Amino acid sequence: MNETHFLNRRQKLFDLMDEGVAIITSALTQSRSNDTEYPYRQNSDFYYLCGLNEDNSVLVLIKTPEFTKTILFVEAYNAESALWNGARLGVDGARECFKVDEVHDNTEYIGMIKELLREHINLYIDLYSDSVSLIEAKNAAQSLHSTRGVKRHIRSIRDITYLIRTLRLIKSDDEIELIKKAIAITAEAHHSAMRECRAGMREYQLQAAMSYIFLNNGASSEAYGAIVAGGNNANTLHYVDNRDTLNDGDLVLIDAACEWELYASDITRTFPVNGKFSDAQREVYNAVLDVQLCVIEAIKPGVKRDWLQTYSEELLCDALIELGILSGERNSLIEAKEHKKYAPHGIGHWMGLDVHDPCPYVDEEGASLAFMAGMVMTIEPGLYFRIDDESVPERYRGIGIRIEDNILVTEEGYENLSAMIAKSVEEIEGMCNQ
Ligand SMILES: [Mn+2]
Repeated sequence: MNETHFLNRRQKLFDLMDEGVAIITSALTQSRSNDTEYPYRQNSDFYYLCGLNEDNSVLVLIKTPEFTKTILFVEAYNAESALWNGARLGVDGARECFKVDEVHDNTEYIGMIKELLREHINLYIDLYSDSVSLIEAKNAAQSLHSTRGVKRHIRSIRDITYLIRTLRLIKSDDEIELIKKAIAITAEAHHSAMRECRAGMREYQLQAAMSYIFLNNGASSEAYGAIVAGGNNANTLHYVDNRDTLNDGDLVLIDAACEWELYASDITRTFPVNGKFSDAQREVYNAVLDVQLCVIEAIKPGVKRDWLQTYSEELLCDALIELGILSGERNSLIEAKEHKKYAPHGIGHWMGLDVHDPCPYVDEEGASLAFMAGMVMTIEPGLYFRIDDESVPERYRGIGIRIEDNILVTEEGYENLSAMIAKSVEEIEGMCNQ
């Protein structure tokens, strides 16, 4: 990504805005304990428009009938802080790096905002953020409102995130390349886990093998907390303890992936700890895999997302009937949500700068969006049979399976961006026994 990409995105955002001032703030640094901090992760909306990876920064977009203007506020370079925490770009550095109209020291922010808001009636912010810079802007707007003699004052405060995330929904070729890079590293990590897994290992040892590959290939971080769930642990959807022993004869479900230049990947594979599926495991695995392949095959421009969700639930319900876990007529089972006990989560989500990209799923009228080329989503059906669930035939109890790939919608249909990762029973057993 270079500064021209970010400039083009801001231009598109201006096109969606009415006249007014938009304020987008950087993420806060998060305290971990005492005086240590979590690794810094930029606010995805801010990064999308600007590319700056520093905290205490604010981006201000101004749109009038005559002109548009972008102002970036950054923390000044400070030699003492540079010694301890590394050099910041500072005002001059940021002016060189980013194609914005003005760069200012962030100490000038509040004074300049107070002046700016006198000239506009619309203020765009993240309505759901508690960022201090946004609270200051709202307070400034409020005090102008109650000041006599001010000709114009803010009459509407609107959500800027909806507009930004509408843009984020369609990925450019450059963004897709970054996602592909994240997936390529993640593929290697999943294959390594399959090859290295042995009965008696701990779940965290597989996580460590994957983290090594993420970091050794230059990925900045995991895209989300890894799930490495042996046996019945797979039936806890957000299992992140990863401390149990992996047992001979069990499956292990791994939902883990890395982030590359802030772009996520999100991959799940489920494979046998000892490298060979049992008959019962293979039956459930192939049932989930068939659903996943059918759902992916249905993806093309124009297909509505809520139709795909319904279709996936029908397929999962059919699979549950086929496995002898549910009995009756499919549509009435779905009506009664019987399938939800074993298939509780949705078929997938948008993916991009956030692993769960917060882009809209419905249009402004609330109707499901239709797929368009450039959208990227996960497809991740799963079936989960708890070990103590007596409604399930004994042979299937304790089996939890999810299979997740990352799919790009193309003009012709779709591209499975993670198609290189072993997925069929034969491919997985082959990889496990390499
Ligand atoms: Mn996912």
